[in-house]
Amino acid sequence: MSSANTPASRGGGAPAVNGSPGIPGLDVDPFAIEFFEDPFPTHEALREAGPVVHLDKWNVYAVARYAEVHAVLNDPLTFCSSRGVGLSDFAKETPWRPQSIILEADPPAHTRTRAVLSKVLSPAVMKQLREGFAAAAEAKVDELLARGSFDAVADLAEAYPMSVFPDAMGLKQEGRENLLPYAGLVFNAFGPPNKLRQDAIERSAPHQAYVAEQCQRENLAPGGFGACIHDRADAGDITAAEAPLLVRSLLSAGIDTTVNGIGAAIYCLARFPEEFSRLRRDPSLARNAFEEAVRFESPVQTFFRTTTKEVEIGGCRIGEGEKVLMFLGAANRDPRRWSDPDRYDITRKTSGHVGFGGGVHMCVGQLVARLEGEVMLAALARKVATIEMSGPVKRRYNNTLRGLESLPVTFTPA
Ligand code: OVV
Repeated sequence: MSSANTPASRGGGAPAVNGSPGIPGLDVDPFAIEFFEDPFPTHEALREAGPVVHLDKWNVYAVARYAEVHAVLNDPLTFCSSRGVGLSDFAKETPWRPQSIILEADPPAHTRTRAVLSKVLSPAVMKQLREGFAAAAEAKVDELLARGSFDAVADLAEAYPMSVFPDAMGLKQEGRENLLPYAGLVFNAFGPPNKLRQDAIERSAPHQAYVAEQCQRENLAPGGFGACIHDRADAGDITAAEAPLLVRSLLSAGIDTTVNGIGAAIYCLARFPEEFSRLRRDPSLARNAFEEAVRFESPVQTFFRTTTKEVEIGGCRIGEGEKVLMFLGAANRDPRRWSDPDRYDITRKTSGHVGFGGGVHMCVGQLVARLEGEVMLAALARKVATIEMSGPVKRRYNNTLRGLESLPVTFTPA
């Protein structure tokens, strides 16, 4: 780890360069490759340094303890999203793409767009999707068992969501290869202006053009999530101009998230074979095993908020117009909240984890994510006897998403 990324405070409890008295200033870059390789010691240092810290490198405040992350998530008018949930403050800089009307919005505007996506991704809709999603998971596991050895990232964690989600959206076949690069771009763009972000934006034009075109009503098959969003415009819930932007939200957040969630679950089951044995003995644990993987790995690691007024949190004063970085992954392993937080335990009581965020912005697609995760883990539990890592694990680097580039594995049949 380079000295520029050690968790050590500047020390002495002195005021941070651009921080406030009593708030420790840390020399930590949570958007650096060395951090992505092993964030856990730095997460601990961030939690132990205080309830609120200042990251001097990016001139932002940060919270890494569960209590403060929870408090920020649950005060959306003080810690707003409408100035962007990345480092860039939309009050000072133009967003790289037109602002999301759900993610980057505050109540009351947010409440109306949120209601539309909640309805489109409701429990009743999941009931319609379950059979097809389960059959696709079983077919995928059968295909991988026939191969024996394969890459659990490309061939499973990416291939399975790509086999169900674009069809559920109602997308045409052509151009789907843009979906993962577009999502990678969106999640890199929440980060600071580092190489990951700048390179992604530089290469973004074809992916942006593809997504903009697929958001149009005429390109979305009847009955899919996309068409259902446009139907809500007919019903008067949103305007015709808002519908394509809500489709864009699902294309931005609906695939790479579940890719990394399912990837996290496979990586957990490969590393903790006793937990896979427990899952095999009781496949009804599949849904909780997926949820625990979301807590344990936290595929979405961070989001920012912006303060709309001076505020006190954890006894620390933060002024108006400051960016606050929430370490969801650190909160999900805070020993103040979780017992044995670094253990992957498929029977853990996972409720309250912040892997899907929390409060009014909590993942609106969580039921789709859980459906995909559950049916895939249930198929593995019933069909696979052992999951063995059979080659070098390679990490994928993204400013927001935590996951792997490659996970070579061998399956043996049950
Ligand atoms: C949760 C999330 C991630 C990325 C993009 C969006 C939402 C969006 O609304 O576009």
